Amino acid sequence: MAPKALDYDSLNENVKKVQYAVRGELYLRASELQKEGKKIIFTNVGNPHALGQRPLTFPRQVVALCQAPFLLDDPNVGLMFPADAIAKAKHYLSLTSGGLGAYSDSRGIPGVREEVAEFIERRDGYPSDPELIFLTDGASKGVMQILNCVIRGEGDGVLVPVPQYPLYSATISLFGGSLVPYFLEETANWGLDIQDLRQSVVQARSRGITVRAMVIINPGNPTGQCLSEANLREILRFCYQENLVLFGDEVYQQNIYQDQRPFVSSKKVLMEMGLPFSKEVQLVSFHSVSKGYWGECGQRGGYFEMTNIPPKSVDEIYKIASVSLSPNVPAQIFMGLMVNPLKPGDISYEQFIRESKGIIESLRRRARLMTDGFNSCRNVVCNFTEGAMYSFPQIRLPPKAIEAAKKAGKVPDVFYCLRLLEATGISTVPGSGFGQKEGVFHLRTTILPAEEDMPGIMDSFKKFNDEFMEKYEDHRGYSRM
Ligand code: DCS
Repeated sequence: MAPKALDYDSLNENVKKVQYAVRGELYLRASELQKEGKKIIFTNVGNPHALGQRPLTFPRQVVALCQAPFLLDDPNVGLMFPADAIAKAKHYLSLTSGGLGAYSDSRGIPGVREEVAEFIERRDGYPSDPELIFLTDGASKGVMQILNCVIRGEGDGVLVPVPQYPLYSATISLFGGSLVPYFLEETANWGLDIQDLRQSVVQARSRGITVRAMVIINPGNPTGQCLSEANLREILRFCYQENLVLFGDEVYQQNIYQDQRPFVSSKKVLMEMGLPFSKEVQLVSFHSVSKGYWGECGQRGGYFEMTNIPPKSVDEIYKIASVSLSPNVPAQIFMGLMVNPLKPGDISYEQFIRESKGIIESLRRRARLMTDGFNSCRNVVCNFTEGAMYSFPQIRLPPKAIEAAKKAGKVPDVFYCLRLLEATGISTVPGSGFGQKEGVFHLRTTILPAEEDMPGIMDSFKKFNDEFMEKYEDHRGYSRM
């Protein structure tokens, strides 16, 4: 009989090509070990609530009331909910067409898109048009929608940083495009060199690829760097010269752990550059409720803002969004609350600030604890996590460890991470899942485990690592930096 469409051999080859290490071999093994009763510390996904981060009270109160509007009619509602949460819930319900159970416009609720536009204006000091903002089910869906519009076939290339968050490599594979890598420089704190970027484009063109877009992740995942304004200007000028649309993945814009390089948006820098750049460079910026001190990953809320995209293309993007009918409506409320937070004088303001500051300040301390912890280990070097949620230490593997990995049929960093998992229960993602230079090895952990658990986790990492190195070191040299 002829193969059926969903038989493995007849599946779309692009689906089979997709790789997504964040939930790959290490995660699967960790889940197995957990089922066997071993205590696992899941640091493979930037999923703060799964590691004990508590939700902010006010937004949950508002969404709870929106989900259960009959509570608003209860005479005792004021005993359970503060007046500002009640007022906000009524406000958001009035923006919907039938509450949270009704589809919204496929671009999202107009009133929430206005709140997003006002947020962007306040943040950047330049106008933002709600008609060019689409709400999405997490930033992931927005990235996928836009990549889908850009990639016409394997001749179309997208510049992606290496290391990168594998949403990009996976989606480019899925849509049958070509990933054009550009390397971030570890010894320059994961900075980006425009000459290298240019070289990547030249090489791709010599292979017949039309490079159409460039991705930046700022702050970086997995690398944790914050791009300077000067660097962003160079990138935008490069996009102008090479006629590339820029994807600014800015989901970690609230996660900043140093003061020298605050977050600056691509949109702001583009507007500051003036003509011709500000009117010519096409930019799509992404944001999410999954990160920052919100960490509301499970709610699946995001948006993208389009700059310099012609109206007819925006209409096509709208049409495609319409095929999915509506982004998740409760998540749109979270987005509204995130971009239009409480103000001084509001009843719940003090509590909101206490909770949100507490989370960010603790993350800042955890970023330091992790970096210092890794740097105290044998054959491990680690740049400081300036932003985002990850630490990405380089593990300098001795040749004997690399040989042992080969014998076991594993990529060397997968081998190391599996050993780490078995010995300590710490579930990480090998650097190979994000891309790295040939012969250089890393792992990624989140900085999200509870602060009080962090010293214990770093001690157990150090103990494992130093014993591993002791076992395999023979002083002939290491994988290189
Ligand atoms: N962009 C980047 C750079 C991300 O790291 C993530 C999630 C997303 C987009 C998508 O987020 P949402 O769809 O939830 O808005 N980061 C994953 C990661 O590396 N660990 O956890 C999730």
